[in-house]
Amino acid sequence: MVPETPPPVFTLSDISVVMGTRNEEEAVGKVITDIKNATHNQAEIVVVDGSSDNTANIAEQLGARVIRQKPQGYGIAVKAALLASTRDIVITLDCDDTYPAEQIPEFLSKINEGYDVVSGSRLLSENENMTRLNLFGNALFAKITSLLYGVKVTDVTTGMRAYRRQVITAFDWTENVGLSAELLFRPAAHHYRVIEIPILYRPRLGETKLNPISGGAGILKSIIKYAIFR
Ligand SMILES: Nc1nc2c(ncn2[C@@H]2O[C@H](COP(=O)(O)OP(=O)(O)O)[C@@H](O)[C@H]2O)c(=O)[nH]1
Ligand SMILES: [Mg+2]
Repeated sequence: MVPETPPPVFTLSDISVVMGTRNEEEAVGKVITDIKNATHNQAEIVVVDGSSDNTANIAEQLGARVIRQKPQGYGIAVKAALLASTRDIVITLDCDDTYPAEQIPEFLSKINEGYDVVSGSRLLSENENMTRLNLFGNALFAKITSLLYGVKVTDVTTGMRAYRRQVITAFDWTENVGLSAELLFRPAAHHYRVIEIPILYRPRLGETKLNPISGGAGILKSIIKYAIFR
């Protein structure tokens, strides 16, 4: 009998952490330092920057690979960062200190258990740092996604996830404000193994770059579009 090949066990040096950054001068230093600490300085850090402040220079000084482009929205930046990254496991974060870089090893453990997408849910943990509007909207988007795509999820707009590279290269990503949702519902619809884990969500350093109303409408449009045309 041919023995089954064991699945590869990934380590911290197999991780790329990717972020879009727009005027995150206040947060970028702490966020990159937290990533470096959590990954024992082993991860590749890729930043796609559309800032008019000093964010890109700070990121570069701290060892991140920085790609500069004009600001075109969250999804355009994050897609470029995903495609520029080179390691087997890709982790997304916002560069605003809201997401817990210190939980990166937990994401890696779940990948090593065999999951393809590990999604950090802000609604599975005690969460006092989201506005009531965002909490309501996010709970609603998760319900709609669960109904339309036949998956059980609690947070589809989270910015913190880990993906096996095959998931990233399997699709041509199209959404901008809705990219975070698209990165969850398309793999789920194609039966990739998706799991949520609870994450902490801290107050933001600096100002939000997304408008909750127009952003929310864009996310809803993405969720419904792919449910019809997938
Ligand atoms: N490069 C780039 N990054 C962006 C753009 N818009 C938002 N971002 C970044 O995307 C991440 C998410 O945006 P954020 O303001 O935190 O959205 P929120 O979490 O919904 O409040 C942050 O790191 C932003 O700096 C953009 O147009 N270009
Ligand atoms: Mg944010």
